[in-house]
Amino acid sequence: MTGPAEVRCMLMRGGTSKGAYFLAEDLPADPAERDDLLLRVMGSPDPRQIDGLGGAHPLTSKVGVVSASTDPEADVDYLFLQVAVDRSEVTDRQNCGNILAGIGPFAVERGLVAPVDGETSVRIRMLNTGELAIASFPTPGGRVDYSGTASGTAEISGVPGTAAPVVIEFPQGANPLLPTGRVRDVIAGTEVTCVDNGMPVVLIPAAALDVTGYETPTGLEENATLAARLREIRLAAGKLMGLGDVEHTTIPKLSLLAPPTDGGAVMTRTFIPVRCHTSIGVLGAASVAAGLLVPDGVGEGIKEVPAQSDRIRIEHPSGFLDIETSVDAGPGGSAPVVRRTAVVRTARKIFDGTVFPRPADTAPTDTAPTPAPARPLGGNDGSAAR
Ligand code: NQM
Repeated sequence: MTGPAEVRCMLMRGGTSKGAYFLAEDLPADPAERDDLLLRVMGSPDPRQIDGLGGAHPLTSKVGVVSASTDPEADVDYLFLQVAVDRSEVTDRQNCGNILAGIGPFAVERGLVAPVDGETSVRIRMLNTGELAIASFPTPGGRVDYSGTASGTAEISGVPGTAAPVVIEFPQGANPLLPTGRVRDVIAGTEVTCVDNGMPVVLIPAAALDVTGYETPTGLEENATLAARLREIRLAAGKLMGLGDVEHTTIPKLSLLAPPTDGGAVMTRTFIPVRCHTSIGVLGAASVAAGLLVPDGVGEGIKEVPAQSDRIRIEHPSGFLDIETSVDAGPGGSAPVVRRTAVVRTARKIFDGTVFPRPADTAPTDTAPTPAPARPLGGNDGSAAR
């Protein structure tokens, strides 16, 4: 596979992630060719991604692909692709609510959506899940105001300083909130709640895994006993949640729960699924928040959720993430339903230009310590980004 020698690309921070944003028309239409190109753009496989744009962590090895939508309910389509760091793998099995924060501004920058003087709202069809999001952000004078100096600023944990808010609304989700049909399951001897409010997540009391839930992400990543238990739970949970064999996928995520320490609803440590997140994903947090609102979940006895409030503060290793969501008891005792979810993020254009991918005939071999079984590039069968 050769592919183009240069590609138009915008590097953006979306929330607490960083990624390369492309118009679909600037990438090869064939998924295998596209994925091969993206590995060479990001510098994978290589633990340092030294020869590409990737930042040597799953949170900085991400891609957003955007096109005008043919869906009358949406302005643009957004496909999220996770590019593995140390493997030749690209997967569309998971969505990303952080990269999502940059999609509206990118769509305006590339002329897919006409900005309004003041604030622009972009309706985004998220192709990974088929769900809709509406992102609103300041566009004074018809230009994206990333800094917020002209229109007001927001601060999000995990990002230094302030920037203009990107408010993202998620109308009612398409997937069942409780994918196993139960509020609690016992998996590998551990009581968990499996939940999906935009991201499949397994909620686990940290104490059940003999950790406090207040450790540093690196401290938890070094705990081999914990890693083995999480792996066992994740593989079994994937089957119960209808995700099939998740050995080589990045979902479900696993969130360890502990009592809050700073006025929030709960403290979390989230595995995505092997590395421990330095904060928490947007949709991951939306799922944790909704999971806390379901009566009798494993958050009982851990959470401190304010009565009559639909703002749930999820604490994480670098601060907190506020999620607005409400869960209605299903009619006549049927499954609970999420009514709406909203979140504030920020985004920033870092550069716009041309990326020169590593030439195709110089591809390194995979460098991961435990290589995944071989699979053709571009199959997007959900390979794990570690
Ligand atoms: O949950 C990391 C992130 C994410 C995903 C991950 C995300 C989300 O923080 O919406 O944004 O869970 O792999 O970018």
